[in-house]
Amino acid sequence: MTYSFKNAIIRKPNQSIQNGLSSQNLHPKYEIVLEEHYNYIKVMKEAGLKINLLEPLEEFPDSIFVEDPALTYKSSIIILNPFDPSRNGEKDIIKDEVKHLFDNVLFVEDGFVEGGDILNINNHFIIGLSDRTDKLGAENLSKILKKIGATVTICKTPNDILHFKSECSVLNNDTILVSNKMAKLDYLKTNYNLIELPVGEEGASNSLRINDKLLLPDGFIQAEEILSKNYNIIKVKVDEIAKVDAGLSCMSLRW
Ligand code: CIR
Repeated sequence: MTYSFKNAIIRKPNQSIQNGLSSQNLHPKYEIVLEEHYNYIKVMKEAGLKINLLEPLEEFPDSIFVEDPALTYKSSIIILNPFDPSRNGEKDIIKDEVKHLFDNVLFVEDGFVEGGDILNINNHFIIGLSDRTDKLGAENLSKILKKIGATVTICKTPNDILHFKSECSVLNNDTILVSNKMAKLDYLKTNYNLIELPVGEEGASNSLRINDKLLLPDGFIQAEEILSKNYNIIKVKVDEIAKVDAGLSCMSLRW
């Protein structure tokens, strides 16, 4: 099952997070990020995960977003190739930090691809082309995933969304939580049950299903109302982290 996990890799926050990439030119406060992150770890433990905690990397402002430089699949880790020059070097560091946790370490050598653009639903990977993930990167990743037994579809992330998963997330093996913009994607409409959130609640569409829990960003009243009927929700505050265009999924690698 896509959402059945035992382990997570999480990186402790760095003070330089205040200079992370931000579409709105915002600067999160380190102390508040620390609080949100501390709570995130607590909630991930409550959801049943064993946490592998990595040390902070001051020289990489966005490095707590460990989902972007790597992808896990069964007992493999695939080292990706982040597009932004300020983030590209994260891949070499995380490779050395986590390789002992996996049987197989694989690499996307050519083209760019970031983990935020990859949705794994029931062992089918949807890769969204975006400003961060190009065709070459998506195709090379797709070859690697197929070799290790997965299936893949390459899609397009809507233009003004940073990553494919910024506005969608897995709820169960055939259901995806989507923002209004993501709900318009033909591939998703045709192949999955979509739970569409109202305009204004896009932030809640980056939620995180882990085992029997659904971690939902705090502050989205309608999303909570819609989802609490069928899911065991834990609300998680990520307002400060959201200042650098990030949310729940990007702060961990799960497997
Ligand atoms: C970036 O622009 O790369 C970071 N500020 C945010 C990364 C968010 N990652 C994700 O959603 N997977």
